[in-house]
Amino acid sequence: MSNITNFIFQFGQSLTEEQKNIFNKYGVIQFKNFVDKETVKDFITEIQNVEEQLISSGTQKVNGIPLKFGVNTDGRKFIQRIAFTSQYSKTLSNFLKDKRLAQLAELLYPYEGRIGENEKDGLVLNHYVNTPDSEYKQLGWHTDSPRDIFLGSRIMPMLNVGLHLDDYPFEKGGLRVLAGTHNQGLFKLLFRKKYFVDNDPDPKEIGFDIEAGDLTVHDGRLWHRVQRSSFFGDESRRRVMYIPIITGAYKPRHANSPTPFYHKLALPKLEQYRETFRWSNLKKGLNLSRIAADNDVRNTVNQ
Ligand SMILES: O=C(O)CCC(=O)C(=O)O
Ligand SMILES: [Fe+2]
Repeated sequence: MSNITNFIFQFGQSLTEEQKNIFNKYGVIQFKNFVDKETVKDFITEIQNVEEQLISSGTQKVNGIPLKFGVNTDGRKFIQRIAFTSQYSKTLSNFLKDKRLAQLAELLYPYEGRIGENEKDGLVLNHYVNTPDSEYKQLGWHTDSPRDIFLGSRIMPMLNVGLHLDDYPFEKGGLRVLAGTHNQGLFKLLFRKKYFVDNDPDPKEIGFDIEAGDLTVHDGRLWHRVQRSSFFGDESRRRVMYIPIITGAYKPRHANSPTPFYHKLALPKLEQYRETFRWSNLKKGLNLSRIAADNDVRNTVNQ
């Protein structure tokens, strides 16, 4: 276990060759103070407004993506995962138009990437607290790619760009990654670890010393997890917004979009199919609807 201090940069006018090389090799990179502390405060206020609006209107899903509710440290209901957050906030929507974010798409070269404001899950807010009633204290090992397979597409390169809104030094918990695993074959991508059920630290994992305002970028094929905080209650609070930078055909979601399988299906059930998956199927793209039909429909990413 170690932290990633060797790969921390400031974002200048544009990406440097060194930054691109580091990202290509490790599949992850960190930029310090991508936004200043005032902006972090503004974003937190915006998120609180969005959350109030969604709770008071009784919203359960945004564009077919379920909100994830929990009980906050003050005993009140709150939302621990919001999809398409920018749809409810001009400030956040404007942030997605920041030219520096668009430049990060160069990390996908030779593919052409775009900010997925209205695609996949859009701008996602993750809000973790370590309390008995929290639905979201940690997140088991996974890559972000099988979602493509569940949607019936081939895995396309993508970036997940995290804007961190709370200080999270390495010792406290937070994001852990297996650097370099974005270049693995498809078999390892699916089966290196048990999706979402495996929370065990890996001897080769690396973590981050995060300050509010820092940005991390990871390749969607990289194995990663979120380590539960070593603190409890308010001290454990971790808010991070994820921006997808994606490639491939434009597939916007809208109010009537259906809920995708990966939000319903017990992903750990992938394990049962470990032996039966065949390379020929994997290459064509899997039809997992049969598996979904076989299983209880429940939300899987709760840990
Ligand atoms: O909270 C994080 O930093 C990671 C979240 C994540 O990996 C996910 O939502 O897919
Ligand atoms: Fe992820």
